[in-house]
Amino acid sequence: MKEKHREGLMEEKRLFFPPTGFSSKAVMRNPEIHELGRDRTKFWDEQGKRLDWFKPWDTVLEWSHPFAKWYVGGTLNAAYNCLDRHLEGARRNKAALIFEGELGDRRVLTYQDLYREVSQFANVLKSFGVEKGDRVTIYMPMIPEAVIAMLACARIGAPHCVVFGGFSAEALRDRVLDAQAKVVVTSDGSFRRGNIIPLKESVDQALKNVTCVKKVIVVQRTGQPVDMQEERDMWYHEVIKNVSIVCPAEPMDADDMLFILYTSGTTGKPKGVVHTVGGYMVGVSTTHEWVFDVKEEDVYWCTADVGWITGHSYLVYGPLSNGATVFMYEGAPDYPEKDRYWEIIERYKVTILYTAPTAIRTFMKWGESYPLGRDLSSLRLLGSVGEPINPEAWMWYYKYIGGERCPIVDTWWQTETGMIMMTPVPGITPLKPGSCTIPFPGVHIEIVDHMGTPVPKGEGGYLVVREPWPAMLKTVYGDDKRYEDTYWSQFTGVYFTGDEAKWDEDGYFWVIGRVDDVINVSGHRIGTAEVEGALVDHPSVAEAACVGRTHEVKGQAVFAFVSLKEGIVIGDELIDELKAHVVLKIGSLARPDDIFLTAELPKTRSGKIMRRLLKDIAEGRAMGDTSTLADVAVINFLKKNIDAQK
Ligand code: 6R9
Repeated sequence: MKEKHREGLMEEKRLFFPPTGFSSKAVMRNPEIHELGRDRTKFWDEQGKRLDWFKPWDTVLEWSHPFAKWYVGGTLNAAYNCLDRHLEGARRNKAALIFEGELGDRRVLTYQDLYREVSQFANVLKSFGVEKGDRVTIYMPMIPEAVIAMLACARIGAPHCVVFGGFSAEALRDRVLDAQAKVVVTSDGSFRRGNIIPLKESVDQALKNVTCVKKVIVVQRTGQPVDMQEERDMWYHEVIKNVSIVCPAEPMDADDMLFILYTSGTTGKPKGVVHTVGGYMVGVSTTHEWVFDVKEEDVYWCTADVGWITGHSYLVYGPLSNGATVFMYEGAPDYPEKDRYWEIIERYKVTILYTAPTAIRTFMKWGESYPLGRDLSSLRLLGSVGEPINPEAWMWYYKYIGGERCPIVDTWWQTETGMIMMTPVPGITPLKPGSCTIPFPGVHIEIVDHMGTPVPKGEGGYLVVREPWPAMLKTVYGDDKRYEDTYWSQFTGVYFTGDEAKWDEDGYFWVIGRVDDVINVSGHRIGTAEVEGALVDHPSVAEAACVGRTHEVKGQAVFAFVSLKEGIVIGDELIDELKAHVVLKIGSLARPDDIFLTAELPKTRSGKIMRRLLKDIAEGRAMGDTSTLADVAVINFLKKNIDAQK
């Protein structure tokens, strides 16, 4: 995968047309739709009407570069749009969430059920003093209460900050502090491959000496004993008892904050990406319906965790605003057997599956006998997100999961974009394996050179967004300057994605990957600076430099070069200890695959670590220009030793 492979990508000539019968029934089948999207304000003005507003907007967009306000003057509520408005007709008793736990426990919540539980929990939050604008951190497994907590926050206008349950106590603490959360919602633990991950224990560690958090609400999931701090900690099942099911949805300005979601950037400090109610909801609702071709009878499964943006936009807000039936699974794909996903699809007759290339490559490795052993004929559409999908994985997904009858929507987007930005519209767009095809209607994407000038078809460069789009981030929480610097300062007037891409003669886009210091491990963004910070925090480490290297299954893996302090004895235990230290500081998702201990790191004469050369070494390829190095012997030593290990 990646770089070397993706170089030749545009030579991929296979073209797949929407299957017979698909286009004629597709929700969006107007071949003019991309053309109509060129009048962006008119297009998004029209799409705004798909939501229920308490008060309609006056102006669709106010653009004061780089700050946008969408649907100005309008008021609405995200939870109302996901729940209340479905209760009038036949959807009321339709399944909103079908849940299956790792141990096989099952729950179905209809729209009426979900409405009731959300309203009750919203009242609980209110009774604990949570008011409009107060932040609530959610650190939960993939269980219905995670969705309930998110929607309860949205209902009362308290922005939620979901922190992925795989993050460590320290990472959680940083995020709680940055958001100054008033309440934390968590569970005793979560099930993973038959083990219990002790979430409450991490919360206890994270909250040591943290004063902003007044209450911790704990869902009982695994049942193992946990410490409950008096006054602060409450059991969910106790506080929810006898609470009123009536909780009016708070009218929110379109520009009010819906949530903060932390993501990795080029510095060690994670960025709190802020999304607002109006634009975000219009963006995710429109894209969800058209990209996934969602119909009333579909069973839609997005495998992403709610701790990531994909979980927010395409497990919660997009599908529920469209009144879809969402399937939610708590556990691992290989527990108890490697056909768990296929068993689920067979059991629930899932019709739409949205997952990540890293998962697909894992399934490929396990072999096709697992999917072939199950009836997957209910599937009619497949999706991919998180990183570039290599044509080989695309073809496998198409053949063995989709039975050569399901279009694949390869969707390119980011935490910051909030909504899918480049994608096929499945009833219209012919597919090319490995390409996310073309921008969604109403979205204006370009590839520019280092001067910011758009490059002609057939060439590559930096991926930028030329015009504001409704689900765009509003800012970085508490740091407008960082928002401007990170996204709007590289090229005049446009949003810089951090990605590199090419477009071919047909105008199809081929995303290559990040050009900044972000490593994409299994579709999860990890900042090199964060991992380096964690390594340097270890008492034996003097300096550290991390790069991403190509990995067959994960897309990329973390490769760390570490120099030790004077007098430290080198040994294999130390490497394990350093890896464990990264897990402790950030979480297992950031664990380096390789750590190479070295006396020195290669630096320029001005003392900058030359990551570009380290990357060449990690990839096992020829080194680029070494002329600016202070001491070329350092890099030659590294190259020789690492090549020898391979
Ligand atoms: C939704 C999500 C964003 C980064 C993005 C890019 C990579 C995501 C992709 C893709 C190629 C796709 N990325 N989808 N690259 N093709 N279909 O993943 O958000 O976690 O913020 O990551 O992921 O590099 O810049 P996020």
